[in-house]
Amino acid sequence: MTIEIRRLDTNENDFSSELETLLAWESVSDKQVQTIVTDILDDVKTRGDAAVIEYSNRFDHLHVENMDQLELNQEQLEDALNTLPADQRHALLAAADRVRKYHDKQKQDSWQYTEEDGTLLGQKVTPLDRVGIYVPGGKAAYPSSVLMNAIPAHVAGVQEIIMVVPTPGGELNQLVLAAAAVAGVSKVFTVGGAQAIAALAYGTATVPKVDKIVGPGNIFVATAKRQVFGTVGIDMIAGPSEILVVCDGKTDPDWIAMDLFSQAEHDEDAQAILISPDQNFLDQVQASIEKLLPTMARKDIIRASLNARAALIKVKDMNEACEVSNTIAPEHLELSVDDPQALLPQIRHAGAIFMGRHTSEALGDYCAGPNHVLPTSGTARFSSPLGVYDFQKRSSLIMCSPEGASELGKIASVLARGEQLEGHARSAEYRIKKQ
Ligand code: HSO
Ligand code: ZN
Repeated sequence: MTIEIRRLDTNENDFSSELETLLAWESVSDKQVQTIVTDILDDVKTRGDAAVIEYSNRFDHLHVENMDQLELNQEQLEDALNTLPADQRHALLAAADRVRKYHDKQKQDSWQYTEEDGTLLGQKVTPLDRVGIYVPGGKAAYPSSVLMNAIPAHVAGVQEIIMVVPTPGGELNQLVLAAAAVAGVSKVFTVGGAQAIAALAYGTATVPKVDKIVGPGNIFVATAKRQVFGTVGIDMIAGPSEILVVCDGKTDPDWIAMDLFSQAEHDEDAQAILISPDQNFLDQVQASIEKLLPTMARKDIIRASLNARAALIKVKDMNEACEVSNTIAPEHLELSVDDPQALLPQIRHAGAIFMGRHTSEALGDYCAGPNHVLPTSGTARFSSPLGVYDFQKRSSLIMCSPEGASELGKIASVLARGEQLEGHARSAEYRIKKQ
């Protein structure tokens, strides 16, 4: 079976419209799904644990009677970690250490300064009290994602991290539980879907109500997160994985083909794109793809993803490659060249930038240190990787000296009267010093 990867060329007249078609991605927002989700949310809100138990039994084919059976204790998490094969345990701990070290640098500090008249201004940074982490079951149950979501929360100083993970058929994923132990998760409920989001957002007798919910999930989970936003904070609504490789044509084509596979294998909707000024190289990578694809365990997913959404793009030169990359604003960008620092100033929009021929995106997914929860579908134009700052918030500080209150009072009074808000004006005026 051949693999047909779209070819684009900036030299062609229709390049812009071809690129637009390539990037078009609409997250499905099915009316029917929305209604189902609203009903589940309402039900859990009113009936609490009883509704959570019913939905878990129905959707995950369980036979539980009370919430105890849907909660894991710390001992079970520790056991999962201690009984892992040694290489997996070491890899998990090594990855967690590196992720923690990187995120430590993201901590924001509170600050204050005092003006000449003695008025103090500042910003106080505090962690969220309690957050919920959704971990999908099934094919996208990634222990690495447990680390990437929980560690920044922990570093931020969040006291309680509540994880929810569905266990279809009652099957526990030991690596996911071990990752929860490593990342400092406080409680785990084996609940998934919209019912898990509802339990976290509204709280039940057993599941504590959280302040923010993070983590990826299927269409029901994403829709539920959208609907509870406002009651709680949420992170982003993640689209399919994407990789964009910009290469001068001098990297081993097999390496590039495998880098493209590494994201294409996530799911059929994932997007893998290669940009190069070297036509010959694009042909070589195409040949590598054809040669390597049959050797891949997930060849069907990769083929479907490459056929539907991949592209090999020919550009004039590396400057133009950077321009096209900025238009795409990819989740992951590999700069596969000798001197990536020279290109870096031209790159404005990308979730994570992997610099140099040796930096495969896969290293970032697991253990380099930076977060792998990144803006997708072009949202890198306006948003950033998940980080410690997503689990901290800021309060403004104002402490006026008598002189400061007097001077500010004069300004505030004029503006308040302009807005016809007499209470504001008089409150400020009381504090103006009488001459
Ligand atoms: N590449 C994914 C994260 C991941 N990869 C988890 C492997 N495991 C995020 O875009
Ligand atoms: Zn990945």
